[in-house]
Amino acid sequence: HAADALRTDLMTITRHVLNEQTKHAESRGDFTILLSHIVLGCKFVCSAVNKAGLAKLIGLAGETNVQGEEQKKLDVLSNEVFVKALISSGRTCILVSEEDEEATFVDPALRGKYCVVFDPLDGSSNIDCGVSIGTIFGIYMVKDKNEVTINNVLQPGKNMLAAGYCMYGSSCTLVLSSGNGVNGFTLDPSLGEFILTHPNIKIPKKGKIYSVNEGNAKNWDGPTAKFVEKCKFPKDGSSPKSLRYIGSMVADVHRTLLYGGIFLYPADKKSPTGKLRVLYEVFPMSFLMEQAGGQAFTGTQRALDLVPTKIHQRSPIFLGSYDDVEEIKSLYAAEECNA
Ligand code: P6P
Repeated sequence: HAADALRTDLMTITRHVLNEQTKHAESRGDFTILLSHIVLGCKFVCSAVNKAGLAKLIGLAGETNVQGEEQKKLDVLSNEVFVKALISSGRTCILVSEEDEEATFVDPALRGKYCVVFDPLDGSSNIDCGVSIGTIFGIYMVKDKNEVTINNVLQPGKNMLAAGYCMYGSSCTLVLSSGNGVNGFTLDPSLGEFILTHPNIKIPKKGKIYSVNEGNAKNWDGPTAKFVEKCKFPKDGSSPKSLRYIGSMVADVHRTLLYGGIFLYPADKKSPTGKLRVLYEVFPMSFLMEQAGGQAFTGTQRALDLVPTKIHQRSPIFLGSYDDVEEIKSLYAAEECNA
């Protein structure tokens, strides 16, 4: 009967969020409505990404397709879909997207109490070769709905109410936390529903994988170089770690979350503040890692404590298994002491 129960008691993402939200007496369903619009955006992007190769959606913006229509690159299209879905939810007041230089301030008539920061299609340079890509998002409560300024989103990551990503790969997987642990949902295309497939994800305390772009090795600072050296030539007689680097953050983070290990995008001489963006890459992934029992560090502080001053600001990031991040933290602390 267990199998039957599974088949008939489908835990969809909407049901799961509603269950969680009913624990908050004051919740009037606004978060669930907001989330349902994010989920709609993910379903659209999933479908567009899967068709991209056929529909020539991967063409460069400005070219025309066989019907002579203006072609949009997938990331431009995805951004438009998410912006429109979020505004039409009537639950947002400020949007920050990787694709838009300026923040979007929602018209007062449609304004809600949430600020959403997102990368609509992270890793989009990998589309043409079929590597998994994804949408990354974070949700803040606006500080003052009437005095809506950019300061409303320049909040430390620890203020996020929820964060998640949707990975468009062999299957479409949405991983989400609203502060009570991490859950993974897989899109069942026949139902058009995200079904709970990875309840209460916990990252292994220590991993056997490190994930970094070794091509930047000549630019690394001391602690990062020392850490990677230890991964490859451990002094304690343990076996070396494996290197896995996909170059698409959502894919590298998803593997780290499920298998354990550490993902690093350090600062280096070429990019002194690292490459990844604080609001819509570093914060959401750090939020998820902490909720799954791991941790996230910038080289100087806990990632979620960082207070951003610009919406597209970058930061170095080391995130993953608790013990692995602890190791690199001690190497940076030692460097601090010797400085
Ligand atoms: P590099 C993709 O372009 C991206 O923004 C992230 O998804 C990914 O983790 C990173 O950049 C890869 O950067 O410099 O290693 O190619």
